[in-house]
Amino acid sequence: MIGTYLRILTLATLCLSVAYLPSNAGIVTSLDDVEFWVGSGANRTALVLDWDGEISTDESLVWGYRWDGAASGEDMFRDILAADARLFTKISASGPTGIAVYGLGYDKNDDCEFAIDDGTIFGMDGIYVSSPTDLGTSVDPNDLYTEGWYLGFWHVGTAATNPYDGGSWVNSFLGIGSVNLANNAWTSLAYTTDTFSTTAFAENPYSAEAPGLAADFDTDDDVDGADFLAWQSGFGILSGATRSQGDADCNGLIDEIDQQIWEQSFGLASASSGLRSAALVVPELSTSAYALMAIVYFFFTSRLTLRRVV
Ligand SMILES: [Ca+2]
Ligand SMILES: [Ca+2]
Ligand SMILES: [Ca+2]
Ligand SMILES: [Ca+2]
Repeated sequence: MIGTYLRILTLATLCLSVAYLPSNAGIVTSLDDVEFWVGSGANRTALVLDWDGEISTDESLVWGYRWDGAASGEDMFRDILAADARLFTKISASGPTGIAVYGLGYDKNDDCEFAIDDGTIFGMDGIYVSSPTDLGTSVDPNDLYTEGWYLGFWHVGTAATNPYDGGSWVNSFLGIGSVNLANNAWTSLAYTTDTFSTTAFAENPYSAEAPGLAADFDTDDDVDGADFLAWQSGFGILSGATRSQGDADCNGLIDEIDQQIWEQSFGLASASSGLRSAALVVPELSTSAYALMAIVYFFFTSRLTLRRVV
């Protein structure tokens, strides 16, 4: 039982140390507004994706990227793809100037369900290497997907300083692989059906939502014992699992990895839930509730151990 008590202590520590999460990704007016950061290092830059570069009223999405030394736009692009399970792309194989981006998709409703109508099977990093392609669409109408090469394209732009506060976008002329990242610079990918456009740039930027509530299986804007029970019910599903069944990492199966994500985010709450902070909310659970959760957890992790052995 010592292990169980250590687990309780770990959970209690998590309750007291977790960060307060915003409910919705907010408007971006500077790098300081970006909520989803990838990489580490002294330099900062941003990638902005705009699924309709011909209108300014739709929202574009922003990811931040940190690095040291030299890095290309393609380095940033691939690292962000790998870090955000909601993001998908069709790209060319690498050429002399790096990759061409043919298609970009985003699981906008964050239900772990993303597909396009040509049956493309994306890799675990969200990438599919393709020949030039046009007209693919998202199967889920609530997600984002646009692709093109002959009938439209993802135009690459760069800005040396914040384009939403005095800086200016300029045409990159080449693909994202040719972009050399610079501290405080920005990179835009904006889809346009004007295949000769050099002026389509990302507008109306909002931050991509940072991961954190991936284990909120019952979608009530927190990660708590109810979410654990949802995972427990779904445990063992080997394919086609949904987030509501306990698939935190959106890989279609429900296993210990999803439980670990739940554990790491236990106690998180979003502002929209009406909970002021995880540190205030979770300790309000009674001692008996903690004990019950710990008992359930102990027996179930024991069961997991047995499954591994046999
Ligand atoms: Ca737009
Ligand atoms: Ca979806
Ligand atoms: Ca929840
Ligand atoms: Ca999973």
